Amino acid sequence: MNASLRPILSGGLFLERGAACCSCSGVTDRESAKEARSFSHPRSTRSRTSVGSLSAAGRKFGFLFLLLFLSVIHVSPAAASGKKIIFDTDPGTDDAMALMLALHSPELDVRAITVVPGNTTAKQGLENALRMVSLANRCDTPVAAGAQHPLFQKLITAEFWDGKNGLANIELPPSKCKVDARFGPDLIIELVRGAPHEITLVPVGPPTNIALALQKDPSIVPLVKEVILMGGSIKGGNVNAAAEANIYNDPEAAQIVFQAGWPLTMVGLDVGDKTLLGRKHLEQLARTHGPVNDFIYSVAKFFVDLSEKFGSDGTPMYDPLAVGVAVDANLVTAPLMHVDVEARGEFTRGETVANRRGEIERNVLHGDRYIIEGLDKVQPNAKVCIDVQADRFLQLFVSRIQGK
Ligand SMILES: [Ca+2]
Repeated sequence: MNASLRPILSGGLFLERGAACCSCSGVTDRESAKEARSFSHPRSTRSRTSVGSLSAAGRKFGFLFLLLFLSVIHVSPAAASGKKIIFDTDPGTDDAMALMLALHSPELDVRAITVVPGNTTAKQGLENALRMVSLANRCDTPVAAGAQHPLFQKLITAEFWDGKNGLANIELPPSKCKVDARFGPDLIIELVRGAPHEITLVPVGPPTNIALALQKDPSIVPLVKEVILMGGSIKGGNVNAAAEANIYNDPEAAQIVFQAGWPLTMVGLDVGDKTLLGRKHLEQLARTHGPVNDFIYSVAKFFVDLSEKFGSDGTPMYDPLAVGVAVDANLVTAPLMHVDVEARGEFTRGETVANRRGEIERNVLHGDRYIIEGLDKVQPNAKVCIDVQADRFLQLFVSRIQGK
């Protein structure tokens, strides 16, 4: 074992906490409106029952009706709020598109956004996340800083692809939302423990924060509903021949996350490459307007222009597809496989190595050689996306950004 793994495996957190400052502003327009809706009905119901001379039976019926009504509105926010997700992100242009898809999908309830360095520094990523949440008028969503760098290596940022600020050089207005003071991995633990079996983790950056949460509290594993991770590839990389960027940025964290023993879906580079957002989608987005619509149009145009310079018909929707899978798992074909993350290879560090056969040869040493004596099963640890209904996903994305 690599000696440098010791601080992590012994539970020691050697990453710095993000610069915590103000507390979350807490109440949002949406929450306020929800509360207002919830409380206005009982009051009006009560006033209706108090006016007029109801018989005893009528009052009893009214009281039972009120109890029933209160019980319905008590459960309705959770029932109506959709699948609870924690969006772990390194924003990031395709992170921006993924976040806005998540915030505009009624199937999802974004319980928190935790920021990790990757496409940008941790500081820039946090600022970007806050500005985007503010643009979407969703200050009710906690935004927390997390790790400041990968577990064991220097950070690699992607201004070359994402622009100087990570958001295609688009300057969003200053955020009116405040950062949540909690450390991202701690917030993940807190929310998972507070809603056992209900939280889906959607990491779309290097999975450093998820690994830190796991190391600090391994007991969250059976409490997490599932993990839908953007990262990896079983058909070559984009950083180099072998590795995809999120995993390449923190292979040790990725190996911890893949081996945790929870339901995990890998939305990799190779399947993301099949979801190209192109000119026709830009034209659709140009027909509607609004702060989020126009921002995403500009981000997408930046990327479509860039893709065309590299000879592609569109930009791959890597991070948004992970959110798409959270919305509708039927968008992808994802057979079970066992996936390991290569952390030591000279040419393959950061590669996700997937066993498609579900077995390995059992080689036994006899004297000066090994003899194959049979096959041993390997347990799958991930659903690996290998195909996607790309047109259906892209239309879902465009329509949700348009507010449809
Ligand atoms: Ca990302």
